[in-house]
Amino acid sequence: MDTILVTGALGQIGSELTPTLRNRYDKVEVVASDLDPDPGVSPPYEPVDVTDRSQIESVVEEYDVDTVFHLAALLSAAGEQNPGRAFEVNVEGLHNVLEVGREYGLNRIVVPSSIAVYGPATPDNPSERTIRTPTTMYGITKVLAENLGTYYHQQYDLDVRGIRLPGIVSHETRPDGGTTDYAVDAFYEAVDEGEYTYFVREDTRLPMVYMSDAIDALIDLAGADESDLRFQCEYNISALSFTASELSDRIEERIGRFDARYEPDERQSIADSWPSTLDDTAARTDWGWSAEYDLDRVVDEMVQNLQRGAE
Ligand code: NAD
Ligand code: AKB
Repeated sequence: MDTILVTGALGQIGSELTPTLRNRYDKVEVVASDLDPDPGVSPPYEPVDVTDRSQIESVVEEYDVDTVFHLAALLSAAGEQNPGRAFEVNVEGLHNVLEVGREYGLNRIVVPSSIAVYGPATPDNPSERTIRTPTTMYGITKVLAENLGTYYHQQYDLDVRGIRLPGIVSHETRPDGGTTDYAVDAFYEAVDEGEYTYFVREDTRLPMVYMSDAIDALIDLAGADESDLRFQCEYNISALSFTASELSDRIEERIGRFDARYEPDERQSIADSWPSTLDDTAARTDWGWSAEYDLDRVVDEMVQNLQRGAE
């Protein structure tokens, strides 16, 4: 890797992945990109709308990019509000990146997938090839994205890789537009206000992962030996699985008083359509995945960092 392009770099993952890549690989140039023409972040930064192929091409050409971490997307709740735009960004945007990858002979494209590829017909603790019949536009775009990545690998020998991420818990950039956002919002509101109204029921259990584990997973998969990989874009990773009320109890134990209420909205049906745990045997076997953070450690770090930020 000499030059990495990160698309969607201003989002929840990109805002932490970009500096991590820059710190870990000091000889590699990491170009951040997103829609905002002038976000005031550390350079190099270029505005790139992934639905416009020519914008991707000009950055790839200008910086001689050889690797892309493609993060630009609309998440599940935002996708239900604007399914057409979700399709354009998540499918056509990826298609543009893959076409540029083919045209310019890029070495590697890393594309996160999601637990959203699964649907109500999926049994709990699914493995990679367990039935994927999602009921959200986001999930449908993610199944297409996985299949597109595999197709470009088979047809054009383009090295496309990806992980099905669970909900990510983090304290740098507050998530927006997702269903698992409640697992982050609860911390922010607990620290700021001592109370939070979840938009899901208290018994809602979903798989989650702490940001630093998710970033390690993306970087480790990107660096794995191709001959060790059984899948291109479909690797499950598993780390945490807790209900909303279990999270509230842990937060309350940590901060003293936390008034949690539960008023499910339309995101409940999205949450109900996803599995609560994933079988990640393949990622463990093929490229050595394992999570460092359990729920106690996550709660400690989240509360500590948010309290420090609030001072
Ligand atoms: P995010 O919504 O926080 O960030 C996405 C970024 O994409 C935003 O900064 C947005 O401005 C940008 N974007 C939107 N449309 C664009 C376009 N047309 N061109 C360029 N940029 C555009 O999302 P995230 O949480 O950082 O997710 C990154 C990737 O990881 C996505 O593929 C997402 O599906 C996947 N993922 C995230 C989670 C999670 O919990 N955060 C879980 C599973 C999978
Ligand atoms: C969402 O809730 O949409 C994302 C995801 C699990 O893909 N966080």
